[in-house]
Amino acid sequence: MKTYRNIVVLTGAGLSAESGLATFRDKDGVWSKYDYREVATPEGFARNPALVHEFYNMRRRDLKSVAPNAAHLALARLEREHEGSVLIVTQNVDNLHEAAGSHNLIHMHGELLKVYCRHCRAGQSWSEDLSTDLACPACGHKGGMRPDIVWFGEMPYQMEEIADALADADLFISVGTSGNVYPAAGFVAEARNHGAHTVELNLEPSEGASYFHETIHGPATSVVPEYVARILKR
Ligand code: BV8
Repeated sequence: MKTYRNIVVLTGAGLSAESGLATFRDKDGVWSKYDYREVATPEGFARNPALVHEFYNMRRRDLKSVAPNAAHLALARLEREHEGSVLIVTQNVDNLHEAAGSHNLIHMHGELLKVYCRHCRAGQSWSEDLSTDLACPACGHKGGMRPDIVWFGEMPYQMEEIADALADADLFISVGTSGNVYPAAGFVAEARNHGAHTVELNLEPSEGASYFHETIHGPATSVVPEYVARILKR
């Protein structure tokens, strides 16, 4: 049985769905209620910062009433028990991977519980509401505080570290993502080109399903613990 050394796991909104957080492109998803151009772009924020603050304030408040699910916990177990390296690259901006005990984690699209000042760039952890008239705790400027979220058209975080990890991976697992958003949606091809075995664990085939060597469909809380158990048994 092949054993793997370096595992990279890409996660998306489908991983947190069973914790009660809405996905983006499913029926009744976030983008069926909001126009992403108004709430998840720098232009939208410039046009109507109060609307964008309300959009993220609502999602930040939601974090107070959700918990990690069996899939988050299985990925934390994989990091603890796998002999080689396990890196989670998440598109999610919730804190459920941390709450489940994962440490080796990159939030490529930012985090709901972080904000920064557009004037001095100072970042803060932030769990309450944000508003336009809030003064930056670091520089005192008003009106510059924004969610530390990567909006459309903005550079995702830690792209170099991610590229290095994809080059070294011999197993790439994608969990709960529709494969619509780049550059994340291109990671499976990058990993595959470097010789990794690629696996999709998702409720249904994603846009990129044909790129994967293996696709296992079902809810994350059943397919992820099962797959992790398979890897750890090797
Ligand atoms: C970039 C904010 C350059 C955070 C998000 C024109 C102008 C500028 C850029 C572009 C352009 N045209 C295209 C682009 C690129 C653009 C892009 O990809 N657009 C798409 C829509 C075509 N990308 C960007 O702009 C990115 N930046 O390109 O900068 C660059 C590029 C490379 C290097 C340097 C610079 C920035 C992208 C990040 C944007 N921010 N959101 C927030 O508010 O949350 S994206 C948004 O979609 C979320 O972050 C989310 O993480 C992400 C991906 O969505 P998914 O996680 O996949 O969720 P989705 O609902 O789609 O799917 C859920 C899946 O789960 C489904 O498959 C479902 O079946 C499954 N599921 C459901 N339930 C379960 C389940 N699976 C298992 N179990 C279940 N129970």
